[in-house]
Amino acid sequence: MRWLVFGLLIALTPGAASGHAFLDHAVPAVGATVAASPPTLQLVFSEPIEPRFSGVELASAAGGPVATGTAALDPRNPAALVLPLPTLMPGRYRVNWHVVSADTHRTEGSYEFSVGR
Ligand SMILES: [Cu+2]
Repeated sequence: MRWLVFGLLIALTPGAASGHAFLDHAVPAVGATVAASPPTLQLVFSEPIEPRFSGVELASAAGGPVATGTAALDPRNPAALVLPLPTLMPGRYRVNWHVVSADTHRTEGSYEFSVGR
């Protein structure tokens, strides 16, 4: 009986099926070219995320990994991750992200931005 009630709660909870966290916007913006190396990347998602099961990796245009700090939840926004960056040389970069939203659904994606020129 307990399991039946639990199943019904899942089935009837509004938004349970639609509560996936997608990238809403980023700073620097998706596809942007910034003049100087930004101190951090901020990724803002469509809903709060679970930082323990979420992460952001940076790669050069050639595909090699770029060492960064560890992505952490933005203390002012539970739907945002902040990734501390080293000084980036001019060039194109790819950001690969994966997050788990509060409803335990996993989503992932990637985008590019450029530094300089
Ligand atoms: Cu979901």
